[in-house]
Amino acid sequence: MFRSLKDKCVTQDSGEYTYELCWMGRTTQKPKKGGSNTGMGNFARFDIVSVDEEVSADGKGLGSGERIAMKFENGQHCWNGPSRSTTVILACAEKDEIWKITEEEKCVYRMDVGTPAVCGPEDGSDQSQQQKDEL
Ligand code: MAN
Repeated sequence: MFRSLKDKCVTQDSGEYTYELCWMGRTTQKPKKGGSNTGMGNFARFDIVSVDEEVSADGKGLGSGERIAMKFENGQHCWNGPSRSTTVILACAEKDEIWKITEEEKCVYRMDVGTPAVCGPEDGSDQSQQQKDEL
């Protein structure tokens, strides 16, 4: 599943920046008004995180429970802070899309991302559709 994502990137505008996620590669913050890009971390490992979030009517959102996450570490050093890092939390969706980007602490970023790569393989069911059906 993740093999198919290798070398692909997905971007999303948020605030003053365009954010880019290159699967198995790196996360990057690109200022819309110009200036140099900032590395937000290089892919380090997978992780499991517990989330409790909304799922909107169009199926976008992490929902509740355990989700696969990707940790990106050792990004550009943050002045008076750590090296930048990003936790990318995944949920099933029809296409690759960054739903939300937050800076949870200074230079510690989180991206909520939809991708078919984490949709249930057994029955081909769409996790977010199931969550909507339960409402
Ligand atoms: C830049 C961005 C911000 C970050 C600050 C830290 O402005 O990378 O996200 O908080 O640097 O100085």
